[in-house]
Parts: sequence; C-alpha cells; structure tokens
Amino acid sequence: MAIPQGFSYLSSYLDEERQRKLLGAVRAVVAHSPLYTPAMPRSGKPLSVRMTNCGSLGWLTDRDGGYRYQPTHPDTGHAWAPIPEDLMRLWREVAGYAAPPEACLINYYSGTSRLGSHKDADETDLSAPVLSVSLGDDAQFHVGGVGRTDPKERLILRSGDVIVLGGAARLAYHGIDRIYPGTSDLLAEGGRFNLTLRRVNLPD
Ligand code: MD3
Ligand code: FE
Repeated sequence: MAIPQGFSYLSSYLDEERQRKLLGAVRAVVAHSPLYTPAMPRSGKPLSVRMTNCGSLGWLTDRDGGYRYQPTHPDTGHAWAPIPEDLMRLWREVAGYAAPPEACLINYYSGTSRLGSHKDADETDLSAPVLSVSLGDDAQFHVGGVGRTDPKERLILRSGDVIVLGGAARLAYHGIDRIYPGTSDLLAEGGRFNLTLRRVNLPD
C-alpha cells in the first residue's frame, strides 16, 4: 500500500540534546496548563490519551462542546502558554509554510493508551501541514488514505522522530495502535509525548 503523497518521515531528526531541551519546554507548558482527560462528543467516553496545548489556540474535545479550538484551558480557564521557541524554530526548519503555527497539541500516552483512527479536519487552513514530534517510548502508528477503509501502512515512531503531513497526507486517516513501554529513557515516568504543530486559521 502507498503512503499518501505529502507524508514526510524524518527519522531521528532530533538528537538527544534537542529532545531533552524540548522535553524541558513541554514540562514547563504542562506546569502552566495541566494534562486533562478529553472526552468524546455526546457520549462523554474518555480518551485514554491525556492532552494539553500551547499556542494562541488549543484543540480539545469534551462531551458538551465536541471537537474545537479555543484560546483557553477547559479546566483552568487560563490562556494557553506560548509555543516554545524551539518548536517555532523546528516549524521554520521543516514545515515549508510561511505563516507560523497557532496551536500545539500535546498528547501524553501511558503504556496502555491508544488513539483510534481519525482525521484532523477541524482547521480552516487545510493547506498548511501538520508537524508531529515524538518524545519517549516507541509507538506503533498507522496511516491510511482519505477514506476510512483505505489500506493502512504501519510504522514505529521513536523518540526524536519528526513527521510532516502535507498535501494528500494532511487529510489521511491515522492513529496510534499501541505504545511499547520501557523502550526509551527520556521520560522518567515512562510513556510518550506527541506534539503536533498546527496552523488553524488562514494567514491574512
Ligand atoms: C497524519 N497524533 O494529535 S502524530 C493527533 O502520535 C494525532 O499522538 C498522533 O494523530 C500521535 O491528531 C499521531 C502523526 C500525525 C499527526 C497528524 C496527522 C499524523 C497525521 C494529520 C494528518 C495525517
Ligand atoms: Fe491526528
């Protein structure tokens, strides 16, 4: 099966020093905006991944409001912290898109978390790529096509890997099947952070 056009996998893009620096920045964001447990629209079924954000907008989901971007944390009501400069630099290095990201969704996976197949389409600017950074334990990732039942390709995402999702890949179904606990020493508590940088609104 073919990985969609516009899927760019930068294996081991971040060396260990850069991963540690980025992790420090993630810790500071989480101290300001704690990880919360998102819930599915309507059913309220909790996701097994915990989430927070940084940037002028953050993506979230809860039972009553559904999927959306908003400028404040759902529990604290505070504005999200700014996107750390190291992540803004990474976007300029690899995104190939002039306007800066507005949102950085931070997902935290424990050893038993997964993320079901979905596509990311809540953004107005779908011509901008999504940029993904993996930190911590290995994860089995799948990516398919623009249809839910299109054939899927699986690969292992490791700490320091970066993916750029542009072009047709931007609207492809994807998800995380499982985490491989104990495969990275980066996080003392184990598990995995995934950061996704997103442009939400069309640039002026
Ligand atoms: C392919 N995150 O936050 S990152 C998400 O590892 C999300 O936490 C996963 O899916 C994670 O929405 C996968 C890789 C990724 C991110 C966005 C994509 C792949 C994508 C958007 C379109 C196609
Ligand atoms: Fe996604």
